[in-house]
Amino acid sequence: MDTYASNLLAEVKAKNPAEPEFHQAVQEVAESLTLALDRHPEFRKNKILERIIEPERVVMFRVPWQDDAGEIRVNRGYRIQMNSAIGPYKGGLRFHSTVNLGILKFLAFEQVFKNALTTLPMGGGKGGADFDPHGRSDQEVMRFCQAFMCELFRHVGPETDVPAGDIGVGAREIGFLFGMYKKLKNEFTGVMTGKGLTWGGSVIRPEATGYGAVYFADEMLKTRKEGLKDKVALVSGSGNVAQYTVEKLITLGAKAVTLSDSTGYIYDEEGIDRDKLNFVMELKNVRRGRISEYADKFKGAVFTKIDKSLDHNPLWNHKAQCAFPSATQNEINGKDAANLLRNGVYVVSEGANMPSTIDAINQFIDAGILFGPGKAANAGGVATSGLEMAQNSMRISWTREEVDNRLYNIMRTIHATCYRTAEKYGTPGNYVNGANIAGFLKVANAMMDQGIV
Ligand code: NDP
Ligand code: 2IT
Repeated sequence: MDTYASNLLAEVKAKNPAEPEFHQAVQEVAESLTLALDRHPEFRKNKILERIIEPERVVMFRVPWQDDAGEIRVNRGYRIQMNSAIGPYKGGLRFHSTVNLGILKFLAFEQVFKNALTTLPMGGGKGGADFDPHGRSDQEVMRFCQAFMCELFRHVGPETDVPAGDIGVGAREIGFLFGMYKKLKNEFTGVMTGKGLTWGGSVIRPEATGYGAVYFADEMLKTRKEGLKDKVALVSGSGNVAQYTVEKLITLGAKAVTLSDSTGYIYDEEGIDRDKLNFVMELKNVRRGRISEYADKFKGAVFTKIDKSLDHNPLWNHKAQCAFPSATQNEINGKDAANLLRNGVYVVSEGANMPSTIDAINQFIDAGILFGPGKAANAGGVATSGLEMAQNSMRISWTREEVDNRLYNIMRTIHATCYRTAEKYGTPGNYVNGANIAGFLKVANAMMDQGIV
């Protein structure tokens, strides 16, 4: 890291203590930008990066609600409006017990670069609450979502800020949130994406992040004249992103052998086929059960309970060629990266946001493997949200084929942009630099045009 980047990081740490995930995300970008800022001194002079790391606005609010037993609960809600240089704020909402300001700031920061890469006009934002939907009834989730929207509605809108899902926020929650927004505003607008298909949603949005991560892996493999057929893949998570990653892997002839949740992971050497995937979807999306049930149901599959005393995650310690981390941040540490490389993994496509630590990323880059960072590899979700916004504005709906083609072409374009940018800035094959620099340049140029605001 050059002096400029290390001074900047020191300032970020001093000014935003207790936000380690935000520091990590900024460090990764600042390291990549060292290459670009030397060639574009105007961005340094105009303090573009210093402005990007400061959210345009942060809203933090009380979310009081009543559980089924009548007890009053108080959660904390947030919306980080990070950057609107190239379009309205856009990004998901996360409901998880670990949610805090630093985690949402890292997610909003990454979103700015990711959205810039999609080719669509979307700024970056993120929000959520420290609410844990696990074990809550549908009625409780509805009351929580309504209470959350009772404050959020003042700060969002189809031309201002368009939230969507993330961990703990799927079709059910989007429905409850949208319903309350519509009631409060007395307007039917595309204020959220991930909506139901009969009320403004887009086909392929549920599938988009997982499909996109697989398309991105396929594009990376094509640079070596290879494809996904017959490859073995390790997938983590078992939610939205993991499910559709597995589905697209099956379609392309690859074999996914793992899935996980916060209780542990399953390993199925024979591979997760369509029937088994349908079981997972019903288990996770309807019954909201635990992934251990997979091993009860399918002989030959083994469940391993999470062991927090370990310094590594055994999920990443199986023979494979590909890895699709699709659960959460920092789920691949340095030890895990070493295990992956030792087991033959040479394609990592990040479905989750920042699933690899900086140590892990450095090992992947040093080993020269195909490493697709989340900002690029998982951009298919928000890109298809952008397509949902476009359809809402035009008051029409495209077919599955139309949306999937657009998603595929966007992923190919993102790949090509990252590839070419990495080459242009002297680090061929380094998609981390490619994604960070290309995303930054688009936003930075827009900020220069718009003056000091
Ligand atoms: P879901 O809530 O649908 O699924 C999350 C999965 O990850 C669940 O299996 C969950 O387990 C597991 N998980 C979550 N937190 C932890 C944790 N701390 N430790 C272990 N397991 C955990 O979320 P998504 O699939 O939507 O999101 C997964 C990742 O993909 C996130 O990083 C998200 O930011 C990213 N992402 C999502 C996009 C989208 O369109 N949805 C777009 C781009 C990125 P359990 O069931 O036990 O909670
Ligand atoms: O991290 C992400 O890109 C998302 N959770 C999707 C955001 C969106 O607006 O679709």
